Amino acid sequence: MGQRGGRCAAFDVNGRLIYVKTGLHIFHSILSFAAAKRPNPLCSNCSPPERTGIDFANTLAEGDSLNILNYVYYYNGGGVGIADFNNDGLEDIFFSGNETSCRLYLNKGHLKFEDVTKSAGLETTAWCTGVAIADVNADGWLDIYVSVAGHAEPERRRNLLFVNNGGNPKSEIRNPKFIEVAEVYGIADTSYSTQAAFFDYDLDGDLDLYVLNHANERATLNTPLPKKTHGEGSSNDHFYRNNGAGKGFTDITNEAGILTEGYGLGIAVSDFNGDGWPDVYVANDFIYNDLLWINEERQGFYQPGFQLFRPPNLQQHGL
Ligand SMILES: [Ca+2]
Ligand SMILES: [Ca+2]
Ligand SMILES: [Ca+2]
Ligand SMILES: [Ca+2]
Repeated sequence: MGQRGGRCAAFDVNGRLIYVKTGLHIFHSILSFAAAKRPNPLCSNCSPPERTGIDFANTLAEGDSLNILNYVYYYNGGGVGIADFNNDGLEDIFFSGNETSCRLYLNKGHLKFEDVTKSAGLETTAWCTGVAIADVNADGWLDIYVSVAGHAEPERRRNLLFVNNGGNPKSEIRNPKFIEVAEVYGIADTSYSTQAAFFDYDLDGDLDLYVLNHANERATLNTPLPKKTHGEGSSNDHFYRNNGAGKGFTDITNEAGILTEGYGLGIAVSDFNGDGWPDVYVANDFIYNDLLWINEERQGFYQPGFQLFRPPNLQQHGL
């Protein structure tokens, strides 16, 4: 089941854990835009790695095969997810890496963390972006869905679902163990994915999945890219229905009416029109205006005749 009315956690500038209530069905993840190779720390009050145990750095190599000249979002950074993965009451931290592996740090208390990436089975080689955390298989252990982008080859852009097996119940310290099963669940999306959101769109008790995508297309004054609105766009978002426990997901993007593309960089799920059905707002870059998808009571989504903002927002880089 979703994490209804749960809480998500974050750290304040003094390194203390602060908790934020959320009314959504998921733990929100945060897509950070921290620049790589920054010579100075973002925050001078952050605790040093030798004190906290957190030494993750999203370092970029800027090679010939992948750089800002051939991938427009090269510097967008990775996502961060904060949740209790071993159910010990302490919020742990998962970082996604672009040209470095994702990392999981278990919270040992008193602002000390342990890198358990390898033993947890979370080492990655993909260009990982957004992090979405939810109990996808409703077994009481939080799972991790990682969006993937970056590389030109679609087979290198398969989104990743790490299902949490909960670790050894006989061990005093229950380090979580994950297994990657996105293909099995039918959600190894090969688009350029920015972020994903799990929510129960049809209110049947399981979490469905909206995958926010962008693309890496070239346009010039002589070869402009038209806006595609019939589902044929390479940056079209995707929507998956959860078929129930053990039955995986089905891509119902077309059936759900998600047919207008957009270079998606931000997503929010809420009941925007107050009818009891969760809706989706996505922030898009370039010529693609933001999109508000109103839930048509499990019959799909439609764009309403009104706009939340006037004039319509363009070139949005997040929410
Ligand atoms: Ca924990
Ligand atoms: Ca689970
Ligand atoms: Ca559902
Ligand atoms: Ca609604």
